[in-house]
Amino acid sequence: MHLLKKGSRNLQADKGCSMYKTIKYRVENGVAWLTLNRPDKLNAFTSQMNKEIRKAIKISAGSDEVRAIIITGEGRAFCSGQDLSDVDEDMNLGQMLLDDYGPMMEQLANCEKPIIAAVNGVAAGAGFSLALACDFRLVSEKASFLNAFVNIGLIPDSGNLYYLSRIVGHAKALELSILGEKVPASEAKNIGLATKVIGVDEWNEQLKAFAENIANKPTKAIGLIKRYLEASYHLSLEEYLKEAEGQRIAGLTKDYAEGVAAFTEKRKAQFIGK
Ligand code: LHQ
Repeated sequence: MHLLKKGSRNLQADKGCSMYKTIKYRVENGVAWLTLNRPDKLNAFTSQMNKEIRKAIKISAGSDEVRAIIITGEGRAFCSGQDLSDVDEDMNLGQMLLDDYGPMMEQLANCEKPIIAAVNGVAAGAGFSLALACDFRLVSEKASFLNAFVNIGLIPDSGNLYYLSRIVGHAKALELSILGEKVPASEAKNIGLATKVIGVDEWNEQLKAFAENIANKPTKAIGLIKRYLEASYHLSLEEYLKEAEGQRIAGLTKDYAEGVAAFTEKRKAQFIGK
C-alpha cells in the first residue's frame, strides 16, 4: 500500500450552498460545516445526497482554507441511512454500494483533514456508518445510534463492521449488529463510541469550540497521524516503520518550526496548517 500521497490540489472552498440540493455547506473560521438537509426523511441518503457529500468532502480536502470538517444533520436526526422509499425489490444492493456508498467511504477515509461527526439525533443504518467513518463523534444527549440493517434483513454496510469493531471491539460490534437496538448517548460514551456527550443547551457553542480548536492544530501533522494510524492495521511492523518518511515530511512544515519556536519562547504556538 502507498503511504504517501501526491500533494492535494488547492481547490477553492465553496462558501455558498447553491450548488447543493440535499446538503448545506459553508466554511467559517477554518471549519467546513456540511449539514445533511432532508429533515422530513430524517436526512435519509439518496444517490444525489451521496454525490453531494462526496463533492463537499473533495472540495474541503483540497482547500487550504479548511482545516477541519463537521458533518451534522438538519432537524431532529443525524441520518436515518438509505432512503427506503427510494429502493425497490429488484435493485442490486451490491451495485448501489459499489456505485455510491463505497466511493463516499473511500473519500472520507482518504481525506487528510480531521472530520467530526456532530451527531445531533438518531444515526441509523448507513447514517451510523457515516458517523463511524469520522474521526470524532460529538454526540448530543438526545442522540442515539442504531445498527438498523438487521431489522430489515440486511448486513451492516458502508464500512460499518470495519469501523465499529475497531471502535467498540468485536463482541460489542456483533451485539449491536445482531440485536439492532438503539444505543443511547450515555451508553455510546461508555463503550467508546462517543468522543463527548453534549447537553442540548451547550450544543452549538461546544461544537464550534471543539471544531475550531482542532482547526487551529498543525493540519499536516494531523493528516499524517490519520494516515499512519490507519496503515498500521494493514502493515507488518517492518513496513510500518517507514513512518520515518512521514516524520521527515512533518519536520519540513512551518508548523513544526513554529511548534519548536513557541516551546522555546514559552508561548502558545500559532499553527497555520502548512
Ligand atoms: C425514512 C427513513 C428512511 C425513508 C425515517 N428512509 N424515510 C445501503 C445500500 C443499499 C440498500 C439498502 O441500504 C443501505 C444502507 C442502509 O442504510 S439500510 C438501513 C436503512 N435505514 C433504516 O432501516 C432505518 C429506518 N428508520 C428507522 O428505523 C426510524 O425511522 C428511526 C429509528 C431512524 C427513527 O425513528 P422515529 O424517531 O420513530 O421516526 P419515524 O420512524 O417516525 O420517522 C420519521 C419520518 O422519517 C417518517 O416519515 P413520515 O412521513 O411518516 O413522517 C419515516 O418514514 C421517515 N424515515 N427513516 N431510512
